[in-house]
This record gives sequence, structure tokens and C-alpha cells, in this order.
Amino acid sequence: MPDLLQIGGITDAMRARLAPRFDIHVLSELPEGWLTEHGDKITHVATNGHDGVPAHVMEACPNLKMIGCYGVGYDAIDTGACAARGIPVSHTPDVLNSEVATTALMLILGLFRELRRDDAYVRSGRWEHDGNSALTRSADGRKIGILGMGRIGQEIARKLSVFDPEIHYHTRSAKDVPYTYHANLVDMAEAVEVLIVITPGGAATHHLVNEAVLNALGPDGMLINVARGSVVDETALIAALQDGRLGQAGLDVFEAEPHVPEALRQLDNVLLLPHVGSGTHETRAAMGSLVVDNLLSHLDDGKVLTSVPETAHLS
Ligand code: NAP
Ligand code: 8YV
Repeated sequence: MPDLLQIGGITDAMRARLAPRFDIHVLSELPEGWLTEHGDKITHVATNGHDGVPAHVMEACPNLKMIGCYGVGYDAIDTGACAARGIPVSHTPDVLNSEVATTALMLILGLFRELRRDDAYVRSGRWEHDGNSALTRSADGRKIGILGMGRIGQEIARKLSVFDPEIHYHTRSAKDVPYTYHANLVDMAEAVEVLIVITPGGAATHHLVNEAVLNALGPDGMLINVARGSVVDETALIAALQDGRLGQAGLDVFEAEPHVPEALRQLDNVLLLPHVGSGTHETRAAMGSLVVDNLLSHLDDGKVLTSVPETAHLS
């Protein structure tokens, strides 16, 4: 049987389909030196968007033929190096659009309607002693800017539509969508009340959301990040939230996750999630299934079903 290297966790359902077809080697359980000695056996890798494939693993596996990534974001994988070596990389587009969009909406609604504060109000018993909780802001009819109008960005816009928003977006090139395009991100941040970040991570989007963008969003503005922590300058974000230059933030992703700076965790004007944008049983099952479909399709007839664009020409 061919040998597959597993980086990070896989679900039981994935293992049940992979085990009859591959000898599975779990990177974190390998004895010291195993990869150096036996890396030439590895033909396939199953990894995820967080762990990627470290350079030393790529080097230790000279006969690697394909990488399957559990996640649509693949910034942790050097796809340039993979393309140069003729190694196709699959990812999991589309099957998680709806879930990640729901996560973005959940953060927006939770912040406008002060879900954390009011839950704490009831639990503390203050409702009974101090009377009704303070009023909140409506989520209806807001001006919303979406940074990234791809698969997930478009689904966020669709799901938001029941709240009658005015939708703006910024991408490098305008899309065929019925929303207001801004070629400049600071201009868009000035025009909206909520800025949702849903671009890929990596060098091209590093710190796109900087101090100037946060200042433009303003004291009543809200930043939502369901993309990658690297897209937002977290130090500038914390400073803006601390001194009131930015109103609120809802974050599913962080620059050095799972580490979340203490200063951010201390703030009341933030809603923080542990990178669970796609984290439901249903969506993770669909993602896992697509990873296995890709690996088995490549094994059976060399075809990758959902390749990343950089390696699409290879299968
Ligand atoms: P996609 O379909 O490729 O869309 C990406 C969008 O970002 C495109 O509209 C693209 O437009 C825009 N973009 C790319 N680079 C840009 C730049 N430098 N400046 C401005 N806009 C830029 O990707 P997707 O499937 O929607 O996924 C987006 C990302 O969401 C993933 O890569 C992943 O990092 C993240 N994600 C997070 C979670 C989570 O759990 N929180 C779950 C799934 C995905 P242009 O090319 O025209 O610029
Ligand atoms: C997952 C994600 O949490 O798809 C992505 O890009 O960030 C999430 O869906 C992650 O990739 C699973 O490891």
C-alpha cells in the first residue's frame, strides 16, 4: 500500500476511508529520525490549513506526489514550491461557505445586540435587582464593507441580505456582483459601519487592515475578522479598541493563534472565538469527505478534484 503522512488530526470518518488504501503515518507520533530514514516512502500528505507542510517535511519526502489540505485556506503550504516539484495540492472550497458566513453573522449580531453583556447581566442576578439592561444598537439597515468578495464573501453578503444592509466591497479587481466596489480599502472603511475581513492569508494580504483602515472605520465602527489573523495588524487593532478610535471587534482568528494577547482578552468591546468559522459537525464532515475524495481520486487516476489555483495545471 502507498504511504500517507498525516499532519495534524483527521476525523474518524476520514481515517475509516483512508486506512484501507494507505499505510498512515502520523507525524506527531513518529519516532525520532523516522522521516529522515523512511521519508522516501511517503507519496501523499493529509494536512490542514493551520499545520500546512513544514519545509523540513517537504525536503524529507522526495517522492511526494500529492497534498490534501483540510481547509480552504492554504497559506501554511508553500504552493510555489509544490508547483515547482510537480506536487498538486487540494483544498476544500465551497463546502464551508455557508458555515463561515454564519460565523460572521453571529459575530455581527452578537456585537450589535451585546450578547455577552446581556447574558452576563442575567447570570449575575442584576436583572432582578437593578432592572432592565441598557439598550443596544440594531443590526438592521447597516452599511457593511466586505474585504474579499470570493466564495465566502458572496455568501456572507447573501446571508446578510435579510437585514437590509447597504453592501460595499474591496478586492483587487471588481466582481460581477450588485454591491458598491471600492478600489481603495481606506475609502471603503470610511463609507461603512462594519468591515468584514474574508480574504486569504499570506504575504499578499499581510496587515491589509492597518491603523489607517481602523481609524477610517471609526469610534462607532465594527471590525469582523473570519479570514486569517495575519490580515489585521493586531497591535494597531488593540490600541484602536483600547482608546476608542474603533468601536468593536468580532474575531475568529488571531495573529499567533491559539495565543490571544491578554490585552485583547481584557477588552469588553470584543467578541472572541477560537477559529471555529467552519467548526460544526456537519461542515467538518463535508470538508473531511472532500479531502479523502481528493486523495483517493489522485491515487486511483491521478486526478485532483479541487486543486488550489497554483497547482491546477498539474492534474
Ligand atoms: P476566495 O473565493 O479565493 O476569495 C478570496 C477573495 O479575496 C477574492 O474576492 C479576492 O479578490 C480577494 N483578495 C485576495 N487577495 C486580496 C488582496 N490582496 N486585497 C484585496 N482582496 C483580495 O476564497 P474563499 O473561499 O472566500 O476563502 C477566503 C479565506 O477565508 C480563506 O483563504 C481562508 O483564509 C479564510 N477562511 C477562514 C475560515 C475560518 O475558520 N475562520 C474558514 C474558511 C476560510 P481579488 O483576487 O480580486 O483581490
Ligand atoms: C479550518 C479554515 O479551521 O478552511 C479554512 O481555511 O480556516 C477552517 O475551515 C481549518 O482550515 C481546519 O484546519
